[in-house]
Amino acid sequence: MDNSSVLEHPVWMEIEQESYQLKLDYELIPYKRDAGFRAPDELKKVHSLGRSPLLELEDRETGKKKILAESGYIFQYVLNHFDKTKSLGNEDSDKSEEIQYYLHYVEGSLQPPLLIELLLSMVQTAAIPFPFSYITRKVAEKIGEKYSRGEVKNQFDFIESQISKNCGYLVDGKLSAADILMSFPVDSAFKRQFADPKQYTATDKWLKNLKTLDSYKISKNKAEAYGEEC
Ligand SMILES: N[C@@H](CCC(=O)N[C@@H](CS)C(=O)NCC(=O)O)C(=O)O
Repeated sequence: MDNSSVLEHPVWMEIEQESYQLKLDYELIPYKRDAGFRAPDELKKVHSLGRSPLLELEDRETGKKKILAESGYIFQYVLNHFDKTKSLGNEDSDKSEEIQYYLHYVEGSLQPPLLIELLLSMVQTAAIPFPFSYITRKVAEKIGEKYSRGEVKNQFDFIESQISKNCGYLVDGKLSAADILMSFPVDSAFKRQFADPKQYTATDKWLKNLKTLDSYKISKNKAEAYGEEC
């Protein structure tokens, strides 16, 4: 990526060169959600699906640009092209495959029930006039009860067991891309009370531990500087 495009933010500029997990320079470009909690139309100018995250890459020598979508694919690309020392991957091929598995697992299995819970919570608080609100809330409650709540529990039980048997991380007792990509949905689920950190003590400890990383703090500072709550 082109160094000249890095934004000047003195608060974290001092330490960022040494502290990035992969020692990469990047610029964060925020796209604010609209009143309906959807991505703004401008995001469609970057990628026609208009969803985030997206990764824009530019080759310093040739000027060739690439736009990557899908968080798991973006992470896989970053590992393949920028993690030459495998600091977020693994030298062991079985362990490396486990990391790849989590890059798919996040969007394929964990996010769907969390998204359903989010939509149901929006239905519960939507400004719908009585008596329709009574019906919509009952339907939302039933869907949560019959499917998403149990499925969130299923997923969190799985995550808890994996972290417990891998010495506090998802793969091989050490930090990898799997932990980083998984931290976002797990953190959101705890914050939105879709899962209770007190019931998932290993997962809670894992998340708190990730939050002590300099690289985590730097990205959090960047996002907060743009008005994002982290
Ligand atoms: N499977 C996609 C999901 C992308 C996605 O849904 N992103 C959300 C933000 S986390 C979004 O852009 N939402 C705005 C919208 O749907 O309008 C990925 O992993 O990147």
